[in-house]
Amino acid sequence: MTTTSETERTLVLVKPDGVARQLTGEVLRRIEAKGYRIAALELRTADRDLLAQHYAEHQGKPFFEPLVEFMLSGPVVAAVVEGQRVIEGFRSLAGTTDPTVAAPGTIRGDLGRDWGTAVVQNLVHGSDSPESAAREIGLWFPAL
Ligand code: IDP
Repeated sequence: MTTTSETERTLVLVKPDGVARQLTGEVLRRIEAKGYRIAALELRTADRDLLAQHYAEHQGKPFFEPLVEFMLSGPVVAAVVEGQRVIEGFRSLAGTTDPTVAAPGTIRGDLGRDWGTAVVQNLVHGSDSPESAAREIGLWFPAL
């Protein structure tokens, strides 16, 4: 464990499945209850260009197109969340990618499951490194 006093920021998305299932409040509640601060928050419909940049590392993978289509299927809630070690902290709150086996107690583990779709619908996104967080916050909140 590497502790640090430096405040970090991460990009959190409540994906279209989370918004459609009216779980935005539940996700934000868990973030705030953990002690993180919501520094920016917006309900918005993404466009293909933004998503292609956001998911650039997955271009060429079989689930890339279904992933983009899914993310275009409805509004998302984008948030910048702040706190010490929030990048790993939020990923711990979210749970592992596959909601069927994500640990109970996590957002994905408690609230998600496999719905038989081409792309894994797992309610939330959280940046996976300081570099990704800076890049993703720049894409979603260019004014910050
Ligand atoms: P993460 O969101 O847990 O960081 P990533 O590997 O960055 O996971 O993948 C981005 C998103 O793409 C996942 O959250 C999930 O929605 C979807 N995804 C990832 N791997 C697969 C797969 O093997 N099949 C279908 N969808 C996937």
